[in-house]
Amino acid sequence: MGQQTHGQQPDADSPVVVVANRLPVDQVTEPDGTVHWQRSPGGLVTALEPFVAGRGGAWVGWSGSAGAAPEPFESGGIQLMPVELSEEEVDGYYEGMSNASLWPLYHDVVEKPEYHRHWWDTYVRVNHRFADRAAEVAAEGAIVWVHDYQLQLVPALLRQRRPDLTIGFFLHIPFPPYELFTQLPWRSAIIEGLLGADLIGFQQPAAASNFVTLARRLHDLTTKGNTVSYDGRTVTAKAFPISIDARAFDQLAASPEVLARASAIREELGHPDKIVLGVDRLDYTKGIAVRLEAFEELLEEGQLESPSTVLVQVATPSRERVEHYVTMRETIEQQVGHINGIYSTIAGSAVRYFNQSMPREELAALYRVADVMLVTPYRDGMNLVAKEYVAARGDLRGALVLSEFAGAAAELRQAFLVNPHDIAGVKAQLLRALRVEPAEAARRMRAMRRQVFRHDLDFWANSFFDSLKAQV
Ligand code: GDG
Repeated sequence: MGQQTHGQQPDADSPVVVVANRLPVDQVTEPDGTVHWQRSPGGLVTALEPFVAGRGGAWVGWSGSAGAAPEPFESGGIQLMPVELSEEEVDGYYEGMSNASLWPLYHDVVEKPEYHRHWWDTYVRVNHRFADRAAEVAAEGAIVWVHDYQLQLVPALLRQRRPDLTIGFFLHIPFPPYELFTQLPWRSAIIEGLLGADLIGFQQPAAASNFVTLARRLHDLTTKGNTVSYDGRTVTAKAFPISIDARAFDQLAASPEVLARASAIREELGHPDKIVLGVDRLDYTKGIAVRLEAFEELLEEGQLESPSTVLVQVATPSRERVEHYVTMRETIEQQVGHINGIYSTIAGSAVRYFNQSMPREELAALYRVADVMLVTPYRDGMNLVAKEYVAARGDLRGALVLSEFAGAAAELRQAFLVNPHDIAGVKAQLLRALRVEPAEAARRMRAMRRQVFRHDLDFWANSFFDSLKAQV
């Protein structure tokens, strides 16, 4: 790992097992048909690797393909334990219960969650399987770190099998208040599942306190501050806001190749005065329609002009078999088509829309060339795109428009904050961001960069491990 910014090096004598929906590798098929595994892109794997690699560490997860799982294998000093999922389990556990029930419920029901008993049954079965694999692979007294909403039953199932383990859990998405959470027909099972952990990490303090309230009101448990007494143990619920490898992103965005690509992008877009950028997984929580609407109204009112101002929207394909995602994609594509039909010129379109995944270098170049970054989720656990934009702007230029409902807003206070439900407010803040004086832009960016560099991904991983070790 890069520099340790907090705490100590991982404890040499406690092996670590990570349990996550996905393994940290992707299967790659070469043109000649040979198949091999490649480490997944993304900071989380890099941040956790030093805690797991060597020392008998392991990672339990799904390979991403339905059907028989590959045999356990080693990659980068980590023992990988693939968990098998059948087609029917991918439908019920992953696309159903995880992404069509829990995901919308935990994001303030921005879409209506669907609850089906057969999805739940599959979720339970698959959580048992993950717990079995983790119990098999974890050494005596190991630390196990379970991740995210797909695996909320694993902490308790694992504790039943292996009371010797220290168990941590981290939820990457928001955790809803009592009034929403209690919709869930299986609410008690989820709370009991999580209570199997010694430490439950959330993105925000409010999410941690939602959990403690639920444990008290729903289960009549004794709570004190951010702790719950349960089964003779003390379970702590606490916020650990996730971050990015800021130094690596800064270096990438300042590399000669990326800077050259950033200039080329401006040229290829026809040298617009202003480039506005959105980068999101194509997900209904991300508020992509809001920014299109704000942009369209500003064009209509003549407050912005096309093609001198252009909106580039990268909407990476995601969960394409879940119904809400199919309809949302159609809506957004209609909206883009409508705006472009009216405001594009022969020289270029008003909105450049990409429903494709871009290489990291291309994203870095886009961040570097964007005058305004628009991040407008209705609800988001953190939102790493906002932090990546800040890390990419070592030139202290550019302005960030950020939703108050993204976890990142608690840290990036110098962004142009918006309520994504208030279109007039989004329009006003977008105009302010487009017109900000360079000195003010630099002042805001400098403050946000300080925050992101001091609280980077290493800081996050170290804080969590330090708290987990202090717990036992
Ligand atoms: C969940 C929570 C929380 C996007 N398009 C491309 C691409 N990306 C990368 C971004 C960023 C990541 O994907 C997206 O992270 P976010 O945090 O914005 O959002 P979620 O995927 O919803 O993540 C979220 C996060 O977990 C971590 O805890 O922050 O709140 O919802 O890194 O750069 N990367 C590449 N090509 C793309 O086209 N290479």
